[in-house]
Amino acid sequence: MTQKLVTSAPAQVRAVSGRPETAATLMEVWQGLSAAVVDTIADDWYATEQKYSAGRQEHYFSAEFLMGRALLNNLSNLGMVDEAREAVGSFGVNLSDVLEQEPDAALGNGGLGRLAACFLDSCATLDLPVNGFGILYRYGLFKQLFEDGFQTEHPDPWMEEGYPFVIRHEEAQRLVHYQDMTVRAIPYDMPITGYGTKNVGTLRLWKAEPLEEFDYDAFNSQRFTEAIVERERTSDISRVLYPNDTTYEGKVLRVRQQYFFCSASLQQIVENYVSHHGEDLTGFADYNAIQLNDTHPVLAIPELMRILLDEHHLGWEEAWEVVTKTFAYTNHTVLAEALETWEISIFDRLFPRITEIVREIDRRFRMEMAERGLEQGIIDYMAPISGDKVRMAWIACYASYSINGVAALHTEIIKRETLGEWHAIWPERFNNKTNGVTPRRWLRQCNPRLSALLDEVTGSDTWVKDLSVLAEHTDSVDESVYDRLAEIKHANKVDFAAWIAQREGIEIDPEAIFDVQIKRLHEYKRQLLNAIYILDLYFRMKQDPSLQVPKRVFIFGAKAAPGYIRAKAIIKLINAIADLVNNDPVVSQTIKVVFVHNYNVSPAEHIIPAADVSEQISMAGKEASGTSNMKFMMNGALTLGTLDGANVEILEAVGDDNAYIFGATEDELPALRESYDPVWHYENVPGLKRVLDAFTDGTLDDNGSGWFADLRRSLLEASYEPADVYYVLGDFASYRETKDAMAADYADTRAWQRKAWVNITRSGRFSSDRTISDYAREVWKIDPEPIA
Ligand code: GPU
Repeated sequence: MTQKLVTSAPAQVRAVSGRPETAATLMEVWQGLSAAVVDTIADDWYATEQKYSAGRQEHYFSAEFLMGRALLNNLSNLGMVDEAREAVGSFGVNLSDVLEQEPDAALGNGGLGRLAACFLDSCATLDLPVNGFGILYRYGLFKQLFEDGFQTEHPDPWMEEGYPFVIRHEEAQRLVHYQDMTVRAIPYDMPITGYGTKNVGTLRLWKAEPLEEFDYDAFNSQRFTEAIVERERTSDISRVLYPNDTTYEGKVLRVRQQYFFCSASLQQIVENYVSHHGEDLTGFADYNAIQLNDTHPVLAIPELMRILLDEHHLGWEEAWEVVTKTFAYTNHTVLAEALETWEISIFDRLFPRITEIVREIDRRFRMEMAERGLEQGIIDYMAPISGDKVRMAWIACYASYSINGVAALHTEIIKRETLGEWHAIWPERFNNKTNGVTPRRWLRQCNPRLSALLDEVTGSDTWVKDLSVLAEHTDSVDESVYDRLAEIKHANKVDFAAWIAQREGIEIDPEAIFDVQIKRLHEYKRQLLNAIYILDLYFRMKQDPSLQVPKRVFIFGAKAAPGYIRAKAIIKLINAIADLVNNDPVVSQTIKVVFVHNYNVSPAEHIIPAADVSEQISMAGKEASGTSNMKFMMNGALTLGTLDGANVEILEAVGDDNAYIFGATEDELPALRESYDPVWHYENVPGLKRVLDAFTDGTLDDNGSGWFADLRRSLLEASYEPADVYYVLGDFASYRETKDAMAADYADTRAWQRKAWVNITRSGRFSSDRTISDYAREVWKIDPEPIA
């Protein structure tokens, strides 16, 4: 084994801290060790870039990459964990304390951004010529605190103290032009190591800087503030991540951000093409594919047209031919509020040439569809421009050679509904790519105890690169494995309880069932259904103190978009229920509620290995895929869920006996909704009235905000908007019955662990390696290119 870190880390720590390594702070040790790790991969990283840039490449364009922490991920991929432990141990510190210093790179909101991060990990591990392109946000997703149970948002200046995992490349800067300003785009590259390979991929994140650091004329002529203001206007572009998940805001700055990283990335990709393959751009798509992660990077379509037309002088047809062979589009939601539309006046103001190109795309689209004989009404609906709006999803569908959904059910729904008109014309463009998660971060690193067991049972660590091998061991194991599993889960729960006590100041009992719902707060995800269950259980226990209730801890983690009041009300409600339950001297002996504040990637790494129950309870048809469902499964938690998103495929993989499914299905819902009367459920489903009345009768305190009354009305009053849009009350009885039964089943430890083992060993198809191999083969047409 090489001992590179043992030799280089102390010097790096001294360089960072300016003191002997033994006197450095933990943060400085993190800095120094991280810099030492980047050093060890420098040559391989360069070699990988050189190799990839000469051949066919895939470029993953995404406004979000929710990377989380990098140090342990890299150490683990490179097989350097023990060495790092030794290196820092020699100057008296614990590796785990050092790792806890690292801020999360939270350059994403939720599932979509984390998916992009898992994909990069898989691409590197599979030696695939793929690089990511995005934005170096100075402020990642806001930090969440609770004040009186209300969410408050605070800035997340994640790289202010220095961040060794990005390398600034001044020499590779590009200019991005807007009508009212020109800015410099400076690339910062993050190395993406793979597991057990020398290849190192790249995530290129662009930072916006002013053309001139300072307007000296303005400065010298005493117009100091003017000089500053101009400078700030430029830096605004990459200042902050928009905190909306599955919704969009038609803000000028957001559209600037989108164009900014698309333009800079395309300039680089086109220049690279020219330098390797010459000036004839008609062959561009032979060497380049670009995956659009939702519609956020769709401006890349008209921007590539612009570059081909104006800078390389292709004719329109030639350029369009190139563009339509280059782009592939992934849709991540059926929610109407997420489909981006921009006022065309914004485009006019920011980049008139792009508007011209979009108008020409629109004109040709209308002609082409008229020739196909489509009705005018359908043409108007599908056209890139309708009225004063530009429809980004329609541009994506028109220009992309591949359109995919992210789980089987989701793909069927977009084919039938969301993108139905497009599917009718171009069915061959549509395909499904069920999401996956990386087993490196989400099993190997976050759950070392279970990893060791898997090494032992399978006889090696090949499962880390090929998770499907676990399936060979579903049935063929010694019964003692179930006892081992139970011990491992228990040990993880003990660790987690200590983490929670320290972080949230709440004592929880590792003997209890840990029932977890962690995801962005959204009405369709139905955290409210979970909250109603808990409040109902509380009342059931109060009413009948002799009721036998399995010991449980209900754990939540969720951020609400700052402008999404209803979601913030649900957070406040859960915190109010937690107060009620946790402060009841009797009830709190049996159940507790914990809301983990500031949920993020690294808290997830603590929570998931300790979970028994995975709550995946969205209204059927609304969750495109879900990805935490896969992480839980891999770590031996059982799914309590609706037939939605990838839950459907999880059920298929584990079988009916090994998951708990409830609620209305997507195909039942339309008929159910027709005659749906939530008030009937309120009056007739035992317990519901008591719970909903508690929202407003003084049992729970919303500090005079009126938010709980609004929540209650949203479920019951049709005049308000369609009452209970997400069928919370309709599914409640079925949810309660299934959840009660599931909790009762937990008592049979052996049977429970058998189910957990089936879940773990059948999780192979939910590895992002499987997803990425499918993209590589069917969409990107790329092959592995190992550098050694
Ligand atoms: N998703 Br659109 C996001 O996290 N953010 C978004 O803006 C949009 C979708 C999620 C889906 O809600 C989730 O079901 C899916 O698993 C994930 O994208 C990755 O595809």
